[in-house]
Amino acid sequence: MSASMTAQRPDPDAAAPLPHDASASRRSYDVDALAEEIVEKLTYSIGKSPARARKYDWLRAVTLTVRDRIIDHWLEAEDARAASGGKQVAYLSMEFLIGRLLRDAINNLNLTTQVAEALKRYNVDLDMIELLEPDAALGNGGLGRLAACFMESMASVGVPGFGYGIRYVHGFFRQEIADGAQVELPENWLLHGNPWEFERRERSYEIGFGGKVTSVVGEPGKPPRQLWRPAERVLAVAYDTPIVGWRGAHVNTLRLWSAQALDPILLDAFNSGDHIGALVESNKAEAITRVLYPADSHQAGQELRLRQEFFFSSASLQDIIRRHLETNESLSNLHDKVSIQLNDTHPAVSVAELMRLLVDVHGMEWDEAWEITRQTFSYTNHTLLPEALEHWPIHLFERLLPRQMQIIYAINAAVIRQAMESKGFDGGRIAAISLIDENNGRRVRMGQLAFVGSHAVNGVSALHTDLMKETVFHALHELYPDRIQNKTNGVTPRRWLMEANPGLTSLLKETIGEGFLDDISKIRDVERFATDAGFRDRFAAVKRENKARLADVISERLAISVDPDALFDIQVKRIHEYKRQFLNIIEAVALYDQIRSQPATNWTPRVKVFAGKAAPSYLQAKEIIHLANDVARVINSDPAVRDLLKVVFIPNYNVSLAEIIMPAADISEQISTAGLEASGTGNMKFALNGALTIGTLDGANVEMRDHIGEENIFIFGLTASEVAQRRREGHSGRSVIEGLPLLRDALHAISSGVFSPDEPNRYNGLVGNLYNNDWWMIAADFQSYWDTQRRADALWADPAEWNRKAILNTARMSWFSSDRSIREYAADIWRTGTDA
Ligand code: 26W
Repeated sequence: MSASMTAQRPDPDAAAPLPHDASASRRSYDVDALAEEIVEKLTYSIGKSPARARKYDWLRAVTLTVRDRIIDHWLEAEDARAASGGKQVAYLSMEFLIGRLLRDAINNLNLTTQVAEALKRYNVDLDMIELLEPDAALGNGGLGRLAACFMESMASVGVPGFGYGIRYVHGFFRQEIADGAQVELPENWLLHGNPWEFERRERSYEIGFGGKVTSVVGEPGKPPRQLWRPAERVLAVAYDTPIVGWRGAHVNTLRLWSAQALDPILLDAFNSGDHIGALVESNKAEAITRVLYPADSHQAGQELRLRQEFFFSSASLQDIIRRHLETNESLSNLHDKVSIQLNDTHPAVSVAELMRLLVDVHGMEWDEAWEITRQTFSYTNHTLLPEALEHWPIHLFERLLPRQMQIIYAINAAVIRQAMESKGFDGGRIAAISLIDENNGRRVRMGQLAFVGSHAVNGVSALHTDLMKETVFHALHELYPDRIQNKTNGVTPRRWLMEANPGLTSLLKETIGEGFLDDISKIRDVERFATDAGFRDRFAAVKRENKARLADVISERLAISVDPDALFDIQVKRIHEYKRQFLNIIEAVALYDQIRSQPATNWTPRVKVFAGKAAPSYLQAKEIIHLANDVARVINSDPAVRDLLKVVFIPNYNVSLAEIIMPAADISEQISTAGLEASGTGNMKFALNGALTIGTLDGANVEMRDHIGEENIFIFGLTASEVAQRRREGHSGRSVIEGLPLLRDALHAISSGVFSPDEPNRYNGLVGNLYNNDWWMIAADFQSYWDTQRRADALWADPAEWNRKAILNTARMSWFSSDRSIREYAADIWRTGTDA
């Protein structure tokens, strides 16, 4: 009977931790001390003299030096947390799209100038060193990046907590473009090791898979106990990364699990010469945390994905219980001490696993366990796309997680009984709330499990939350009318303004003082400078500098030269049909047509920038990438265009590239089919950095319009209810297309091979789809989109007015800080205090 199957007991001989007197050992922040320590690290941690040190050695030495200062705060925070006995948050997410950490850590410790100076003494350039750090790309897109912003904001506003996830050896694949098409290559962020993490071997747990459940007769009058005997066991080992908040106020922990075999090598197999066999078990175990699944809208549905989900969920719950029992008598107050946030359905199996741990392992009564479970969990939904809602085949679930499947059946029976008795639910509504989807081969619906197992369920924008109540969770909303609430997303102003746009940050500091650094709502003070010509010019100069920096990156990576004085029109995000990169490309083709056919017109010079990855198995998305590159090749080399239009697809979009792109946009493309983008967060980053948004009334665009003012944002297209209605009525693009020559001709150019002379029919499917069933309303929204782009052209001709609106965007985006989101979660869902 291994550890994870029985209650964890606090380790008696662990000496009570001595209070950490940070002030005693706190490292100093002055340049001399930093310079000395960097060489100290180089010498004694890396074994190199400054003369022999290579660039990666300097990166490691600086990182270790900065890390020491974080550790001071970390240990202090650890003691404060333990002493306060307060409530903590556990944020469970399969993804944390962190990016680089050095600049963020240095900025949050206000060490930027000192570290730069210290390094200069050895002729080492901090900016160059920072570029060497690999992105921790442990996520796909919006959901993963939101988790990273939330971790930084929790540490900045003082919400004590842990992030729990998986330490993938290979994060999000590296994208290369070969002959216009996406090619996926393994990502290898651990190549030079990861100086930010600490292996915590003492924090490791056994995770079971498969096997059988036997019921053991319990005490008289008590139901028999269920005993799960897994057929397989792997070890989950913790790796901790400190997440430091603004001004080092707080440091939280990101605990990522790595899978290891209990027996690294089967010696008897090895000794009998079966060298491969000897390693099968450890290879199988380590495979669990080897690679991130690159799908972000289609459920891969593979067994390994379910193993990953259960592996990190069970390890996290066992760790939460162990930490709880270190300072609490029993688990009966677990929900008073920890709030567990489920980042989408990916960790939803946790609901069943916590029930197993409370009932089977810690001997709690079912009803008490269920109440504690529900009070402890809360669930965030990030998508309404049917194909992205997770539902696991029961045959797979039962084989891999037999006890958890039993518990899910029991939960389902109780919920259905309650629905029938308390709400008179029957037939259709029972089917709608059931955790079991009886159709298409009987599946477990993870959204329903997360919903019934939580005390709070939230969407990520006001529109999305309303649509959750009206569509996917309609019946459950009827059964539990006060469970769904809204928590509109946000982004951290440290990484996405201060660190990504130091030019704008120092202009703001000079103009409105530094108050906004501690309280972003003070950025509103810049509003009164929107009509100040001097300030407008300086604002525009900062934007131009950022555009020139992006132009350098484009020329370096693609050998394409773009004019920083042109209008930079940017769409960067995962490639997906509902995000409608195709609509943007069609507009580019139509504009190209017009520029060629009306050379006399005073066209606004534009640079259309695209970037984003497609899930490897998502062929339509990969075609869209191919089309973008094909269109770019033709337009950029056509002299008739006279540089009035350039199209660029920048490969390998990731957090670090986003930090260069977001400050360099004039127009931010947020053009999803209304009702389908849950929130968006790129939209917020662009607007905060002074870009004007062209977008549909979708996701958080709606609330951005409310905060920024509708005269300062370009809204176009069908609304979510109009889209739903058109879809209900059945809508083909044919009639619309034939009525719009601009659209018809652009589509004809694409489908007839103008941009793919080597394969003229390459885009027949893509265009044909539009004619037959304009599912994403591209044809339906084209004219409105075109007209709105032309309105933007007209405004661009009036720089003073453009910059006035751009300044108002920056001034009015403070509400979209992830600090505000986190404060709302803390107050309304987690019921934990915040400091600031
Ligand atoms: C099962 C495969 C899978 C993996 C990831 C399905 C769905 C996902 C994510 C939920 C997709 C995602 O990243 N959604 C995005 O989440 C952001 C943060 O809330 C929102 O801003 C975006 O609108 C939403 O698309």
